[in-house]
Amino acid sequence: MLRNLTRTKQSVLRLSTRSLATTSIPTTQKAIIFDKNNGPLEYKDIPVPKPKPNEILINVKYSGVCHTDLHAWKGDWPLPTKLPLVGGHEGAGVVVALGDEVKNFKIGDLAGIKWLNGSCQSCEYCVNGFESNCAQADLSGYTHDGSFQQYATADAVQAAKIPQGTDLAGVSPILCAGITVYKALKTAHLKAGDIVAISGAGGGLGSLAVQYAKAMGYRVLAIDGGKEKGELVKSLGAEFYVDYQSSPDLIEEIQSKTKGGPHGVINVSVSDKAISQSTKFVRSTGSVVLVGLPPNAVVHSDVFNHVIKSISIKGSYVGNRADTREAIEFFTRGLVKSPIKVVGLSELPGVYELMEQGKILGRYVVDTSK
Ligand code: 8ID
Ligand code: ZN
Repeated sequence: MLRNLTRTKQSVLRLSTRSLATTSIPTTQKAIIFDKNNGPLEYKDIPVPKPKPNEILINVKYSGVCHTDLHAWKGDWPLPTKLPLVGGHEGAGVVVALGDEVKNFKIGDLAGIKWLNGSCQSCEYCVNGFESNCAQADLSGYTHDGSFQQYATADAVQAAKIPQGTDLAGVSPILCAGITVYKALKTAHLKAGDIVAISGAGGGLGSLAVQYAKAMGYRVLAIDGGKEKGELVKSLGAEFYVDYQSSPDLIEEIQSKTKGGPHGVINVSVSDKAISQSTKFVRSTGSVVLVGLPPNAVVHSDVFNHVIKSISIKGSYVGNRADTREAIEFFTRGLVKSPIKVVGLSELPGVYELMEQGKILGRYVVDTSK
């Protein structure tokens, strides 16, 4: 029904940026926007944003739907969102306008909207390549309107460079899920041949984590619930699958399959129970990496176990610009594929429902033209 709504008006806006003499940009566009957390997700016409001098304007073609977008809409994290808000932070599209200060993009380039839309570039964290930890971090689909709209702005320094010819629907989940799991795997400090457990392996982050882990030379034990998720992760290269919904003793099963526990664990589930369990089944001297962000979660690690097994627990938060470039290169080289299902932008509320119920296999991607 919503698909049949009339197309965006093509009235032309002339912005005062140097690039626009050659580009026609509509004044309004379709977006999914909400006024309050948990409030109605409205599919409607809103104005096309104007890029600031440091920004590019991207005509977003596709956007992945991350579980973080659901957290943002619900407002269940201890960090307020801007309101009203256009969510989305896995947007892939074409550069259609450049702010006056932009030097690193040109019209027609392919570019990506990432979670980190912009940062100060001069604090201790930014200069050391930890720009996601910048106190002034501006977040797409959270503090800055994101990619669930046809035109979105991004700081040119942080926007992802996507090579010409790249499949834009397929690359979109790499822009958060891919970068994040690639960085998390680096954070686990594993070596080729080590076993890494991916907890939440059948979801958006997990299905990419399985593939990055394989491409990086690790053996993968995947954990998720149900037969279909088991089939998916095995098709992506997992050597073992443990079903948390039916395993009689998850810790025992993992330790026996891996002969003593995995060397690292990447926690991408949205379950605090699963996170605490991972401190028990990880191998001695192994690393537990925290990525998934269940609301109000606390990780419980038995101190005796923690010390005697000499394990480490580390947080990992998206990735920096180098991680972005590298993660995209794994995709463009064909080493990881995005297990996606494409639906219209107007269908986003239904995607959130499926996600809430844990029924999504891989990633849903929205096509902003529908
Ligand atoms: O930078 C970061 N740290 C970062 C970046 C991006 C996303 C963190 N995240 C966070 C999201 O905000 C979210 O909290 O990572 C989490 C996972 O995001 P996602 O992959 O986009 O979610 P999903 O597609 O819903 O997948 C979650 C999977 O976890 C499984 C589900 O079945 C689903 O496949 N799962 C659950 I829920 N409970 C489980 C359990 N007990 C479980 N798998 C194993 N054991
Ligand atoms: Zn995300």
